[in-house]
Amino acid sequence: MSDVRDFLSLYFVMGSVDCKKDPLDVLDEAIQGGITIFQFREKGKGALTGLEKYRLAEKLFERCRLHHIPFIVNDDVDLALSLEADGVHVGQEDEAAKRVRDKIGNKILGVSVHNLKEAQAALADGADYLGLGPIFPTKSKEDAKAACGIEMIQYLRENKIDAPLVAIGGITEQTAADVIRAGADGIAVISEICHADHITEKTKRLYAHVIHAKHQN
Ligand code: TZP
Ligand code: MG
Repeated sequence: MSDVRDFLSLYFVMGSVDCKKDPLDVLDEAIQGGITIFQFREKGKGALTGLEKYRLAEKLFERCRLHHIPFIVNDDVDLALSLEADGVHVGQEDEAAKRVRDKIGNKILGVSVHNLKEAQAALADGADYLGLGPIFPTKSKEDAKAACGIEMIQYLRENKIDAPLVAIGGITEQTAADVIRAGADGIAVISEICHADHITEKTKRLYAHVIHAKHQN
């Protein structure tokens, strides 16, 4: 597989709880708009579990595979392994990154971090990319920490964190370019895409902002 960094430009994160309509339609429209990687994050109140979760993941994965979009599973190594997904993403409170790395071999491993210390530890544990956030306040994560601002992206870059890094949390069309200019390789979004009236058009605009800002870097 090519460098993970190449896939991070527009990282769409979603689970059934985030969707106002069929998650398959949401994903299809986002794919048409140009997302570059997808994370299945089935979390929060009303989230599917067990076989229902598996069945949804299977369908979403199939869509991604058809369009060559890497499919990452949030915090569920067993699900990722049984689907033969492309990777796993874990947070600080989830299964330890080092253990996940041992279990998934050379699949993609993403780790959520909030500061320099966590970023250094995640990379030492074998993370392929970092998810930094929340950058701005978010309504999509119940236990979200305080927003760190785009300054934290710059701070990590100034402190030798050169690894692939995607920023997450409250990122919108209006702020996407600022996040990239601060040093992120991409933006990860839930609500900006899931709650858009016209998902494909919204996704296209987000992608354009990211690519334009990258060319300025
Ligand atoms: N991790 C940090 S913020 C966040 C996650 C999963 C939620 C991002 O959702 P939104 O709607 O793009 O703010
Ligand atoms: Mg978590």
